[in-house]
Amino acid sequence: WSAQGGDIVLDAPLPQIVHKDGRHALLVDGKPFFMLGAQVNNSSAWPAQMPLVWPAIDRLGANTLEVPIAWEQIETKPGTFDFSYLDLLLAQARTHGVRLVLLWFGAWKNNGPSYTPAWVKLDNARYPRVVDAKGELRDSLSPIFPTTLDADRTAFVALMRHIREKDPQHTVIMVQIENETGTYGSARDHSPEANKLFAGPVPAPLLKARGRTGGTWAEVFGKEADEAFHAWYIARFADEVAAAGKAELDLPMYVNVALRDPLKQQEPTSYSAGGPTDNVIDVWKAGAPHIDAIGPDIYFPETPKYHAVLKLYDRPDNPLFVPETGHTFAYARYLFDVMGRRGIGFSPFGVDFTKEANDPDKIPASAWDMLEPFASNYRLVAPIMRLWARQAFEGNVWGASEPDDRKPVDLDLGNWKARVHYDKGTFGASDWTWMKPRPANPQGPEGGVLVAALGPDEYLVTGRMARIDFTAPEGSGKRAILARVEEGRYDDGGNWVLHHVWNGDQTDYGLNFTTVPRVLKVKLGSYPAR
Ligand code: N0T
Repeated sequence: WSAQGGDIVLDAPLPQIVHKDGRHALLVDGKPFFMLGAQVNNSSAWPAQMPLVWPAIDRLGANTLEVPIAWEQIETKPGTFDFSYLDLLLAQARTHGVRLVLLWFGAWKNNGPSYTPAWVKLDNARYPRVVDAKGELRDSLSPIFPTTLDADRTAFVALMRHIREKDPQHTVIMVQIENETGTYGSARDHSPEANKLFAGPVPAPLLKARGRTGGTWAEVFGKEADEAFHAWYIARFADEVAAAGKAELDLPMYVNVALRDPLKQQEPTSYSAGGPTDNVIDVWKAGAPHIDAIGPDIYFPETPKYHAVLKLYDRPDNPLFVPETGHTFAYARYLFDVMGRRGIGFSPFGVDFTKEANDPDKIPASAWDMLEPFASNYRLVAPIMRLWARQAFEGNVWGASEPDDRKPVDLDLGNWKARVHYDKGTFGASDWTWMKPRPANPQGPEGGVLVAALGPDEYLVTGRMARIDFTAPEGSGKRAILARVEEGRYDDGGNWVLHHVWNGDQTDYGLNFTTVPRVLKVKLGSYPAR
């Protein structure tokens, strides 16, 4: 057995997402798993590109790779399927010891049908596009036509059947349905067929979710009616595709989101309307019960926005999963927040050496350098990933990244409190910097901490460019002390192996983490205040 999935277990248990007290876990090989992910660029899923993909994934130390499976690539002619790329991908993923998340680029890819086969995207009569309020067509398929659903679902079922036949060891752990669904430039389809549905009653499951007994879209949703209507039909479409796929192989399935701004109001015509944006999560939950998670694609580097998005998608009815995030320096530290919120995975987008860049202005000169901030965090977390995922499912974990303003962050650990500083030096660093603020990294904030409770007064603590201090709760009459601090590691059997004990200068000024990966087991104690 290996956390990286390197050893093959035939007839391994199916990956699944389980729930307990409003918390969630992704089980891989029967045990909680955190995806230290990476997603390749959109045009990298071709055999000739793979030599440019694997060195980046190996370098990053990802345990999960997200790769598109394009409808146009597997079904060039209706009913004729070609899975040669997928077969190659499965074999190579096993060799490299990573699990796969496959991305079904079907009827929607960033709102449009670009990844549908030519026989779909060139036949608007049979596979109609959305008509906007002015009567003009948008390059986005309408979700209401059975021809479109049938065609997409048929191809997806063939894909899932192939995975069932060729992947008994479950190298594939999860599948994304479509990609960033919704429509840019129109809140819904205004075709005559859609208008007829729109004038009719809101479907029963959605009424129930809204606590209503009847009504039209306009009556129930007011000025949000167009978007709610579009969201419902796209959710139903995605759900039908997922349900049919699960009948072949019951893998966890999720959808990703082209977000709207989490902190200000936006017109639905200014984002991918009808996709699972924060304002219509409930519509999606009612319409798509076979979708296990709704995962935000986070391309906002600012702390307030990033945190707002995490909060919106971390719900008792939704496992937190960030299937895409930016690959520039600022994003690397948000891994600490996703883990602290007991998320199931995190994945920078555009990880390969194909020299594509989704943020060409900001990509550093060397893609190698680009990976390092993510890679060093993955090196820190990978050895404790299984333990962390298990503790997260029990609810006993905390994590926080360095905010843009570098202000301290307080963690409430129950029995104890912790304060995390991101601007303090370590003892013995040049010029006694533990007394003075540590200058900010010119590349931007990078710090973070992770804390997992192992027992009432015992914690696993790790981090990067951060200082953590523990205190007793106010009014407890106690002063906290570090009873014992051990640096070490867990062996393959999950047993703690002590390397050495921290004391003196290593503990008198808080527990300081640098860029060196260190894992601590901290035992807290106290003495009476008086
Ligand atoms: C993401 C990625 C890829 C006015 C961007 C983000 C990926 C897709 N889309 O590199 O295309 O396949 O899921 C869309 C962000 C739109 C911003 C519009 C700003």
